Amino acid sequence: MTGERNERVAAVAEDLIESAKEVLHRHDVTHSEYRAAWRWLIGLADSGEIPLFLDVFFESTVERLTNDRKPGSEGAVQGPYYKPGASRLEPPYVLPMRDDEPGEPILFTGSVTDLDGRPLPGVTVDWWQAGNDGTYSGIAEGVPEWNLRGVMETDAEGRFQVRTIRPAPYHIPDSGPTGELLGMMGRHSWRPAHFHVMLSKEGYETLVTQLYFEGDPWLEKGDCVDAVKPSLIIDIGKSEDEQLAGSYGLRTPFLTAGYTWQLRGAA
Ligand code: MBD
Ligand code: FE
Repeated sequence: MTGERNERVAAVAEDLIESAKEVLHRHDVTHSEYRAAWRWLIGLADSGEIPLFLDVFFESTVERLTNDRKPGSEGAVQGPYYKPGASRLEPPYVLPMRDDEPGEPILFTGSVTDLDGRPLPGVTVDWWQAGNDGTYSGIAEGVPEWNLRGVMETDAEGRFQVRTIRPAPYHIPDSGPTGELLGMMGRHSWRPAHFHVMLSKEGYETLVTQLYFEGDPWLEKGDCVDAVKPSLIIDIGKSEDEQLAGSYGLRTPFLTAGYTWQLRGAA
């Protein structure tokens, strides 16, 4: 006997292996093709892209299975680039960024409520995003370690406001095994521009989700991760509010966006 039998693992692993064997039969896969795939997989492991590969191809399916048809705001894939431990910011919130951070500044206003629409104060808002140059800190070379990552909290009205920059459409690394596979499949490696957020509060289910922007061409042409849901697409507006601009160090007019999330109670 090796390990202890786990019924769930046995059921899923057996089916997964059977499905793979069916595919080998269906396509008459040769031994040299098998070795080429074998080398590709080893290259995938060596490149450190296993998290990227798994999240690109499989996370959206699992996320939908977990969250669909449940009340409250919709979730979205976490993706491979979340890093726990970002700094807690102090209001007025400004995400950590470089002095010459590329991209247009945007003031985002978030609200969090329960399923009855009652405001939820004290919700932890963990926010991460790529820059306007399509890079994530901690992943891309040459970006300050916690750039565009921060932890905030909703106020007594269940609100928070943060100054950040509008991200650009993003493509996953093209030069590694994941991009190589997408290329060989004739698929592109683009995602629409997005914010990532994780909302958590004691007594409520943690919500991991994303927001996308109306008018982004990749919403039409397709997300390589297939994670977009219509309820997560927001409009970008403009504000002339001098007072608000002043408190966030912005010049008018500035871009605005917002969203209200509804959290469901913990099971
Ligand atoms: C990303 O930025 C991302 O959000 C996901 C889900 C997968 C790859 C890169
Ligand atoms: Fe992302």
